[in-house]
Amino acid sequence: MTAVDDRPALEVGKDRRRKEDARLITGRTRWTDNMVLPGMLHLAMVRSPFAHANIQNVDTSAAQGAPGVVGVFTGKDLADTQGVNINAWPITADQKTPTHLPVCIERVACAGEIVAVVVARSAAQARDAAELVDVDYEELPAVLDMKEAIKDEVLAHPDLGTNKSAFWRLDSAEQGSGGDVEEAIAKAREGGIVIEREYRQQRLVPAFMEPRSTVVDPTGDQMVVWSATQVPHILRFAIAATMGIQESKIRVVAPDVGGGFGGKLQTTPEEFATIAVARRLGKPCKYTETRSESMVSAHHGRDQWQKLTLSAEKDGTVTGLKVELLADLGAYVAIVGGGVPVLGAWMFNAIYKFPAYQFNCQTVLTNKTWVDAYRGAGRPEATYGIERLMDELAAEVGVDPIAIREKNWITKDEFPFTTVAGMTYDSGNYEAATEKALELFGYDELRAEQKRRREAGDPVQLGLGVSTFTEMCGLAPSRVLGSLSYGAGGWESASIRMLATGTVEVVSGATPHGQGHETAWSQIVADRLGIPFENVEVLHGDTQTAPKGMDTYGSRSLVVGGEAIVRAADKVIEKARPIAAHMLEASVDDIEFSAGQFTVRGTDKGVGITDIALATFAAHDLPDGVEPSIDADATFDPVNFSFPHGTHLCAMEVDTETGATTMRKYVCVDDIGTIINPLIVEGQMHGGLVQGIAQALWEGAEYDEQGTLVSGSFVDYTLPTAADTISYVSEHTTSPSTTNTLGTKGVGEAGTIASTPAVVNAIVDAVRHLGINDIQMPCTPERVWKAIQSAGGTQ
Ligand code: MCN
Repeated sequence: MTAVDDRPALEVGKDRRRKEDARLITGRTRWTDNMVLPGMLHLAMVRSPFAHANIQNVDTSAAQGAPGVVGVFTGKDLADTQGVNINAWPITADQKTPTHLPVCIERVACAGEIVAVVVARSAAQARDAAELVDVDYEELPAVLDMKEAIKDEVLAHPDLGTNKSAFWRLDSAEQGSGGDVEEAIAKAREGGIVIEREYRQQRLVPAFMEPRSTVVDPTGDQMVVWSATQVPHILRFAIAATMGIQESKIRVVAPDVGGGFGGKLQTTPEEFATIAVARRLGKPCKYTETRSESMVSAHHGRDQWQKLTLSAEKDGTVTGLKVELLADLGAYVAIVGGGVPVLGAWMFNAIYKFPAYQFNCQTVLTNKTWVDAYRGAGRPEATYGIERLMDELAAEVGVDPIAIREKNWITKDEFPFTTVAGMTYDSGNYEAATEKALELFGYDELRAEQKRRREAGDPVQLGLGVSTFTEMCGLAPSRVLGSLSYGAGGWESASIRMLATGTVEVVSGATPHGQGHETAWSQIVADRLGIPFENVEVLHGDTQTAPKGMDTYGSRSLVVGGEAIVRAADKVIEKARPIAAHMLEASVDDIEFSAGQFTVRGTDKGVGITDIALATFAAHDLPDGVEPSIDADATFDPVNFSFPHGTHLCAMEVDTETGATTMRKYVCVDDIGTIINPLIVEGQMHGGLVQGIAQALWEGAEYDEQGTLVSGSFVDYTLPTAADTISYVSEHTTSPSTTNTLGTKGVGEAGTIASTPAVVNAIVDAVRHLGINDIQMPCTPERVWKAIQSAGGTQ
């Protein structure tokens, strides 16, 4: 028996290096594209160059005869077996959802859609032969601009009769959570302040590092699908639901996945097409996209117009907010689809006490790549809108942007606080985060420098940007999801198995693709069960070993999946307790558990949980009626979201003669509750910040008038590298969440959600004295320069 005092130090809060990194960065892992199976065939996709066209004929004869080709399949060939893409979150009962076939049969609705699949002995042969497929297209008028789409003059899907997919509204007066927004605005027009702005959230490409890849082996009793996906469990469900394959006959594996950022939260045409072809041929098949294919055919993010009206009293106290969104879904309603912009309904009001609020969202279909989640999904868009507006209000009132926020935010004594949108924020302390951020940033000194430069007429002006954001993550309470639509649930599952020799297997339904779960989950379990970190093995991403799960997105894995692990660990302890009592010859009521030891209250008698695992394995002397196992499963469905918040401050230098912008300083203080692994959190923050900053400064998916994605490679789509970024200062304050026992809040999207408005606010702040109050993102030097010129230049 282990000595009672031989206890490990606490793991939670330690800067543990990621367990998984050794295999990831030394090439000792197996990415989907590295899979080689006996007799495996390779697929290449023939994709439409047109945004909208009827498919009149597909001549595959030349491709059929090409070297190495085993078969060429059109949509017609696969009609009965290819399934159909799913939309998991229809936002209204009458939402218009076009049928999304993996391989098109009659018509393509955006460039990049698959028209035929070529199968050959090598990937190169398949690609060469794909060039020989001759498709006869009849080009149709395409609608590419969402403001045109809303007019219904040109239809993205003529059979639907309209481009309008769904309209969704939340009104505080109607739902009883606040006053009438129209009244608030009318009153402010008489004697207060009304700020009206229109902001554009440009389209972005998720740009994960590993392109999407799928390998299907149909030869066994159970079909195995390996895919570079964020959602193996949802994929298995979708295959079963739409392809007529029994769910128990499908095993989906997400091996190590090289990033997703929401872009792999999708069941894709490529996955369905590969399955359909592999089953038809009875042979293992692989499809890996090229980067160019990925840019045009993996879903895009953002893409909305925001018409915002904020009303306030003359002193800057907010009285109302009306949001009118127009969101481009692209050619199809994706898996979360229209639900992404709708998440903004609970986020536009942010940390502020608006007495009246209304959110309206119209989603439209166009002939462009479909749109879905991209890091933050719905929340960066909303945060951008409200944080830009608060700066405009500050300018109108003539006070510092920090002061206008202080005047209107929920104070630390008001938690839990139910917002005008009807969401209850459990905890937070905006004062503490802001105070710390201002100090780290040197706010007052930088404001003084700004003043000096302005007075001196310096061509390089300094601007300071602030973003005091919150977000809702930890998707999501199933009941809340259910009350919004008929979509999926939001629970997560975990199992813990104590092995005989003292090590532990943890099975998680969450599916990491870069977030370091194996390390963080090991830290949680090590503390809970009082065993060494190194003795915990985390299994995930395979429906055979981890049969139940809702996967990873929406910064949910820790607050939902981590809590499921805690609950499973607690069950393990409870299962072990009577065995401990039996071994220690004491009553169960007298047994206490701490740091891996069961002890008899008031004595120094104890037994370690690992000794109990061995005794249970042997099962020679267990109490009557106790099963020989201390394994446990738990499924956790959260009662609320988690609400990380923080204050981000950015200093930008703007050369008013050239429009060039340079980031001088970036400080963020985030409150994500209890931190499991500070090193992982730092990485998540930095990665997230770069993505949010990139939206403000560089990235944008642009189409030409024919509907061709002109920013279809990294030559034209400016993805930043480390050389383009500065060193960020990232610190924390802590107000533990009350919705999970660890007190944690998610971090995976915080940096992205918060940073975009901080950067644009800083740029606008640098040139506001020239009469500029907005610059459309990305704020490239050309756009900044043009804004300065249209405002009359620097003189
Ligand atoms: N963590 C922690 N303490 C906290 C909060 C989180 O130690 N208080 C740790 C967690 O244990 C976990 C990591 O931080 O190891 C992220 O946790 P969480 O916030 O729960 O987010 P998820 O694991 O659910 O990851 C999803 C999130 C999203 S939505 C996107 S998009 C995103 C992101 O994670 N995509 C990523 N981070 C990414 N990181 C990488 N490398 N690649 C992606 O594609």
